[in-house]
Amino acid sequence: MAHLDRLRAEVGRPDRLGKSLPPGILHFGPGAFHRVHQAWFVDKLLADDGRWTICGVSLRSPEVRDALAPQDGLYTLAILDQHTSYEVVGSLREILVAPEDPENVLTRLAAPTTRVVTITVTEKGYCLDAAGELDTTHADIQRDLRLPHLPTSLIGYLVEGLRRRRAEGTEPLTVISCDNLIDNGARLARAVGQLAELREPGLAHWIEDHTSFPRTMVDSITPATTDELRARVKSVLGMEDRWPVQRESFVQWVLEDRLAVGGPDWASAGVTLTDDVAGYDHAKLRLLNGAHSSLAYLGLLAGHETVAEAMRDERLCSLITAMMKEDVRPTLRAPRGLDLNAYIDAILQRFRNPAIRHALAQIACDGSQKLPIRLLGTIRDNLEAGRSIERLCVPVAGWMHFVRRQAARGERVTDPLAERLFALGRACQNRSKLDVPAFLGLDTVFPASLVQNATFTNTVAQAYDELAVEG
Ligand code: CS2
Repeated sequence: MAHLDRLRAEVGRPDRLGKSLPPGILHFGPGAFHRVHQAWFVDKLLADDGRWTICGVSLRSPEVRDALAPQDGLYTLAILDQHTSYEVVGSLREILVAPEDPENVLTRLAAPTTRVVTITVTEKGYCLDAAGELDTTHADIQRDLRLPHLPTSLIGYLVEGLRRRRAEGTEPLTVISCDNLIDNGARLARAVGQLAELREPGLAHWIEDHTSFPRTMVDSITPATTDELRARVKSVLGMEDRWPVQRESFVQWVLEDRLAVGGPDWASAGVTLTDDVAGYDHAKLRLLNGAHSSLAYLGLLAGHETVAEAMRDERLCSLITAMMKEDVRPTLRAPRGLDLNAYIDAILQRFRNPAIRHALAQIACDGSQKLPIRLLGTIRDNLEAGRSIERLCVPVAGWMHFVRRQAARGERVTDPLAERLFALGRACQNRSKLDVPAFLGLDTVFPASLVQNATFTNTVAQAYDELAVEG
């Protein structure tokens, strides 16, 4: 905190610091996206209301805590676009590492001063199966059922924390998923209810009556922190920041207007409150994220490293643009006031941002979790409508080749199914006849309705062989 007065005038800083009230917000997963997005919005709230500081909870690693604790949780946000700016964000006041002190996390969850929980644990952190239900065979869920008072998973912590709130008669809580899942609030609520039902009778019903799980859409392109960013921030600040973060200037948070009483005035911080999040989250996940994953696999296969570089590849850019406008857009219902063509053009422009080095390898992670949300739902809808799925199947085949090629190089992809994908990739022959059925056998990725659809399997196979030829 002491260094803030040494900051150069052009560097933004929190309006309000000093001894604050107990954190009103508990956040699971204080990674880069949380810090460029929700924590940035909350920092705006703090100017008028000191209750809304954040206590972060890392469910796995102490790295973020170890980096930020020595700097009082402060960090630099670099906004890289046509104009570059830097600001120090002060809303994240402390970070707990759950495996080190689970009881402290549960105490915070149950505290009357905690009114909001926000979450960015990525798709895999919800322990869901292919149908979007709680995967009760998941190792973490199995452990939570054995040791419910010492949780491991996000769902386990939420259920135990809500159980304690019921026992202590604490005020209702708003639990906000900020992850890229379709209908994230309902999926989270269902998973929590399913585990609560297995814990003790009546708990699920109480949670349903005393907890709000609003649906959200979150958006801002956030490349991982690099040493180059650290060096750049150090030269601007004149001091070291152990873990600065970066994003584009575009930032959007759409929040379902279904919140427990006593929470922050989100709208005053620029959050969009609406009853129509469905239109926003389908559009964003299928258009932006579907195009992102397509660029990632096809761009890497073509030898590109960043999104902006892949967008300069005319053939790839044309495929992605046509896919978004001709194949994805017809599956969407635009929310009130959103022009989908303009939205698509804006996304493509954001992808071209020369100030952002967004690594395709970063987006390529966790494909087994992302494909169903970003591409397979769109394919299913187009099949049902009798529309072409040819372009949409190219990135699906691209993912298969990406897995195959990494395995051939002796490398595992970053994915919850890494071991299974590695073995599958090693057995690939670079021919659809053998390879594609092996991938389609991944039942947590490809639903039976697609695997049994000859149009889908044949179109993927054809795309796979065409990409194989390109090598
Ligand atoms: C990206 C997203 O890494 C990825 O999977 O597609 O993180 C993307 O940058 C954000 O959803 C943009 O809002």
